[in-house]
Amino acid sequence: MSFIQNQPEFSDPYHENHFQKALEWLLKDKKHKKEIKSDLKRFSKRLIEEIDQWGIDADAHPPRHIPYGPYGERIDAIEVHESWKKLDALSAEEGLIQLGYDENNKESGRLHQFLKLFLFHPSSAFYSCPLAMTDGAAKLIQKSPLFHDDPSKTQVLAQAFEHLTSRDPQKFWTSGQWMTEKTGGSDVGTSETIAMKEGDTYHLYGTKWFTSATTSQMCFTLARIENAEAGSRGLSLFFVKLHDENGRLNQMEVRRLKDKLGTHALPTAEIDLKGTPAHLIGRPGEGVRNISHLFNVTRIYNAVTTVGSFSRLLSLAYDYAQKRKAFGKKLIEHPLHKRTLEEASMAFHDCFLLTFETVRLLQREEELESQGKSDKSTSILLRLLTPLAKLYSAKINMQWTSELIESFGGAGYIEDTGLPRFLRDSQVFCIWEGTTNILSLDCLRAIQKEDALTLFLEEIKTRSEKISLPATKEYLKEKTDAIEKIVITCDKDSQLWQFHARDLSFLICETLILCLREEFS
Ligand code: MFK
Repeated sequence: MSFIQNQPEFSDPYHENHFQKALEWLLKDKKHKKEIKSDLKRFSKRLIEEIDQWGIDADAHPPRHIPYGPYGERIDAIEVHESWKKLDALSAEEGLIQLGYDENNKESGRLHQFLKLFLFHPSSAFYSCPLAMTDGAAKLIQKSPLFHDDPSKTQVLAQAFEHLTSRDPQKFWTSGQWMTEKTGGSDVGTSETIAMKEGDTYHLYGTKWFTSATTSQMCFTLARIENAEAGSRGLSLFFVKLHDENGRLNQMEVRRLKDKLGTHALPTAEIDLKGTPAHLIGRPGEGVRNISHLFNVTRIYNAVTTVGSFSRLLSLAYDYAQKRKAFGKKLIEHPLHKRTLEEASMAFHDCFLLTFETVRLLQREEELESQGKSDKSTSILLRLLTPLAKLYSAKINMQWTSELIESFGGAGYIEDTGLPRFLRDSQVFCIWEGTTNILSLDCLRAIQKEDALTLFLEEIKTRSEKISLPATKEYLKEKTDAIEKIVITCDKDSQLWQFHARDLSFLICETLILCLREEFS
C-alpha cells in the first residue's frame, strides 16, 4: 500500500506544559484554585471527546437566511446547524458567562472564565463571538449607573442581565453589539440610524451593516435622536429586544447574511431597522462612551480567543513535526524547522502573557469594585492594556499563523485538513473590535485622557527593580528610552502623536512583556 501520512492531532490543552505553568502564575494563592483546575481539566477532556467535533460541523454548515415563508410572508428566519445550537447550550451549562459574574468567587471568577474561554475558542467555531458580546452587554448593564431614574428600565435590564448570566440553556440569552453602519466601521460618529420618539417609546430607523450573531435575543446599539448634533457626540445608546411576543423580528428585516473570508459558522447580517422599538439607555449623546463598557470587554475576548487559536495551531504544528519525515528524518529534527517552531512558541508566549496580564487587571478591578473600593492605577493600566493586548496579539498571531500554516507544507493549503481555516479566521482578529491603527489611536486616548503613559513607566520602573538578568535590564532600558524619545519628538503635536501611535503601542507591549517573561519564568 502506498504511503499515508499520519494526520496531526492537538494534545489535551489542559495538560500542555505552558498551560500548567500559566495556572500557577495566575492562580497562585487563590482560594478557589483547586476547583478551577478541576473544572478546566474536565472541560478540556470534554473538548477533545465531544465539543471539537461540534465546532467542525458548525463551521462546515454555515447559517442560512430564509427571507420568505412558503406563502410569501416575510419571515427572515436564520437557520443554524444543530451543532451551533449545542454550542449555545453548552456555553450556558458550562457557565462561560456566569463564571465571570459569580458572586461567590469575586477573587478569581474572571480568571477562571477566561482560562476556560482560552481552551474553548479553537473548538467553538466562533461561538466565542456571541459570548464576547453577551459578556460585554452584562458588564454594561452592571457597570451602568444610568437606569435608577426610571424603574421600568431598571427592571428590563435586570431581567436581561439574569438571562445573559444564566447557566440554564432554556433561559440563556446572547446579545449583539450593533455599531457598524455603511458610513462608518471605525468612524462610528458618522452613523445614520435615527431614533424617533413616538409616544413614550423610541423607534429606530436605519441600516446596521455588520451585525454579528444575529440570532441573539437582544442587542445594544447606537442611534442619533432626531435633531441631535452630528458626529459621535450626537449618538445615544439603545437597548433592543430582537423579537416580539410572537417570536417575530421586532420591526426589522434581514437584508442578507455576509459572505465572509472566515468565521463561517457565525451569522453576520445586514439589518434594516424599520421602526424597531428601543429603550434609551443613559443620557442622550453619551452613546459611544456608554457602549465602551461593552467593547472594552469584547476587546479582551478578542485577545484571549486569539491566543487560544495560536496555541491550538502550535500544538498541531508540533505534532506534525513529530510525525512527518522529510530528507530521512522527522521535521522536528531539522534545526531550521525546530527553530521556526520555537520562535512561534515564544511569540505565542508573549501574546499570552500580555493578554492574561490584562485579564488579571480586570479581575483585580472587579474584585475591588465588589468590595466598594477602587484603585486608580489598576483601572488606568487596564484602560491602556485593553486595546494594546487586542492589537498586539491579533497582529503577532496573524504573522505566525501564516508561518505555521507554511510549516505543514502543501497540507496547510488543503481545505479538508482543517488548517486553512486558521488563516482565514485569524484575519478577523485584526479587524473587528477596532483595527490595529484605530486601537493604536485608542491607546493615545488613554495616554492623553488618563495620563496612562506616566503611570505605565512608573509601573515598569518598579517591576524592573525585581529583574535579575542584566540582558533583560538592558533591553528594558532600550525600550523605555525609545518610548521617551517618541514622547519628546511628539511633544504637543497631535499629528506627530498619531504618526507614531502604532510604534508607541508596540513598544509599550514589548516593554511590559519583558517584565512579564521574568515574572512567569
Ligand atoms: C471572538 C472574539 C470576540 C470579538 C467579538 C466581535 C464582535 C463583532 C462586533 C463588532 O465588530 S462591533 C464593531 C466594533 N467597532 C468598533 O470597535 C469601533 C472602532 N472604532 C473606535 O473604537 C473608535 O475609536 C470610536 C468609535 C470609539 C471613536 O469614536 P470618536 O467619535 O472619535 O470617539 P471620542 O469622541 O474620542 O470618544 C467619545 C467618548 O467615548 C469619550 O468620552 P467622553 O465623552 O467622556 O469624552 C471617550 O473617552 C470615550 N471612549 C472612546 N473609546 C473608549 C472610550 N472610553 C473608554 N474606553 C474606550 N476604548
